[in-house]
Amino acid sequence: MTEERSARSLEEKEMFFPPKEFSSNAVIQNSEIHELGQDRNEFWNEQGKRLDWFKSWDTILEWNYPFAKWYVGGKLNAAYNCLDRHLKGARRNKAALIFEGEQGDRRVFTYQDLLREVSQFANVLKSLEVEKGDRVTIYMPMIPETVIAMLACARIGAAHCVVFGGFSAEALKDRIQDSQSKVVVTTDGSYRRGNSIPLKANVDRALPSVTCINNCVENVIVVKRTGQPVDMIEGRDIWYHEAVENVSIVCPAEAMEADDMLFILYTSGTTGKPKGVVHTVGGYMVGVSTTHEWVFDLKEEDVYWCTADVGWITGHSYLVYGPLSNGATVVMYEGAPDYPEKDRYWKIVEKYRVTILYTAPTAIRTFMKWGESYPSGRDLSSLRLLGSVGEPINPEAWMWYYKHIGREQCPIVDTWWQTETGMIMMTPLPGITPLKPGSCTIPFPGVHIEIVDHAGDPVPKGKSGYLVVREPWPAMLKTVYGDDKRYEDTYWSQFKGLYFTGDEAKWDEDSYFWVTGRVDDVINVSGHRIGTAEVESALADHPFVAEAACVGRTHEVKGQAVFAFVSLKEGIAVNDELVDELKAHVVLKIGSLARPDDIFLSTELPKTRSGKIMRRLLKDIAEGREIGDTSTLADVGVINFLKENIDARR
Ligand code: 6R9
Repeated sequence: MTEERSARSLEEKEMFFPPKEFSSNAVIQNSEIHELGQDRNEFWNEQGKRLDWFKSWDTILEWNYPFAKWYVGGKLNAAYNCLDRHLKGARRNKAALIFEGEQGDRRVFTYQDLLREVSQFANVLKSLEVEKGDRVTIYMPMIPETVIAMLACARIGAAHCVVFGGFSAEALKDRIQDSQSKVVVTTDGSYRRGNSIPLKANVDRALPSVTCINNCVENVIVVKRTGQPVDMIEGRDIWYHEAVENVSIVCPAEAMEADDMLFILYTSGTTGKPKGVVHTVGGYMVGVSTTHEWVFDLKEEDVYWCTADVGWITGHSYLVYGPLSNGATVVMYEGAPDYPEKDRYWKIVEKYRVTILYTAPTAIRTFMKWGESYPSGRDLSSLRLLGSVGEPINPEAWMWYYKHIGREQCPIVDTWWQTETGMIMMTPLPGITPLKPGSCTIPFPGVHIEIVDHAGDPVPKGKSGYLVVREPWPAMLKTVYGDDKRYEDTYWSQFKGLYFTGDEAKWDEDSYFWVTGRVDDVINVSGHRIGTAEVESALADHPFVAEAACVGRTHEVKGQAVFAFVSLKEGIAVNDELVDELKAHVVLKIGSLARPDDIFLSTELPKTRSGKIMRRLLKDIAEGREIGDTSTLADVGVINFLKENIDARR
């Protein structure tokens, strides 16, 4: 690579090959592996054997469109596969989890340690009468107890519903309500850039408004993390450290049907409230275990660090279930990348000799902005593979990552997947797939992805269209919690017989995929999915707001940012304080991740004659580009007014 080769000049044809040494030692060296995956059932049947089953499956797949059952008749336990089976061999005393706290504290758990802690906490849950099939909400920061609580649920067959610690009390309430969780596990607070954020107080605020249908939230278990004062409600709230004291360290793992629920994870979609995406034990575990080993080229001695929060699917699949089922050593970091200094990540890589790093484009763009002096001041020579996930990675960021973090020695795996897919679906296999910056390359073996037009017909190479999955895959969601119809309508109704991802993508001459982004009403802010409908309803909840419409606009670091157009009720004057108040209102209703970067207040929003808000035109305005076709508008004056005023502010 020469200095002058600017990232912008990269063309689709330009390929990057792994160093020879990398490919000749890679886990996957057989370039025919993708062909082997063509026989989907045979392929996944073979991969199923990588797990320990209490009872083997009878049928690999029952496909009752659009409901799939994988590994039918098989029985297993996810926590057993992540812990117990490693104790039989040399991994017994291997580090499973290396935890680094934001304040610099460190805790290391061997596989044996982790099994002990998980079994103990599983017994605590049992003593609170949490049973197989019950739900447990986990509202926690990035600390070991979060992983322990997840695996403890898995061990006894309860489904965990992890709610990202950045969500507000109100968002938490919705999720507890929908899942009807029996227990909530939380902490007193969480550290962020040296401050502490009150999580328990949010739980206290959320719970009184939860409507229980039956036995919901009987107990709240509180981990002491920051030591900040909390109110403990007698008979309901229990300290974690007191609860585990003197509890047996033996707890048998429940034999689960392959199709039993492992967890629910809420995610944003086009309409209404977030959906509870349901994942099952068997297919999910086979999917994440296989992809984790092959995509990250996992070797016994690797030190693997995934920076995603456990509150998102990446944390579930590639911080917990994938790596632990493979017996990996996982680094978990609690805090912010710039605390106390902007080189914290690189210090962690140096300190633990991290070999595999999996992070997000938004983080990479932030590091780019901070400048290369931060990574160059640290020894990153242990790194041998880099990963990216969450949103399209622009070639500039790819090149920077490749050069300044990977020293031009590390392949980058750009992995495309979703909460719903459970596992990585498109990715390079680093030993065999030549890379193109900005492309997630090709589907994983045994996964059948296509790009189709409006009619659902495949588009030719060189063209863009809708990204769909043609055939079921093992880690696919089972349903939307409690709402099979919504599952069907959301994912299977646009194109007959195909799963619709909500993404748009292009296919190039080499059959490489280039995902460009969402085509539905989901905004991807820093790799987090935010539904425009959710932000709109948060805004409309404010007493001064008549109507709100949100769109995503391009943002150089976050990828996209929320731009909200708000019309006020009669008699309410437009003023700057109100803009701040509305932003704060969104934070209160959803959490700071959904805070709009821009809010424009006006008396009216552009509508069609039939009264529909024309978001397409609002998007043009937010992006600062020419306005598209306005012929169906009821009043062109409104859009012209918005454009003039917003352009004048730039
Ligand atoms: C894993 C995760 C899913 C959406 C997805 C797409 C975007 C994720 C991507 C990517 C381009 C990649 N996305 N990875 N776009 N290239 N490598 O992020 O799940 O939070 O459900 O988001 O993220 O738009 O549809 P989730």
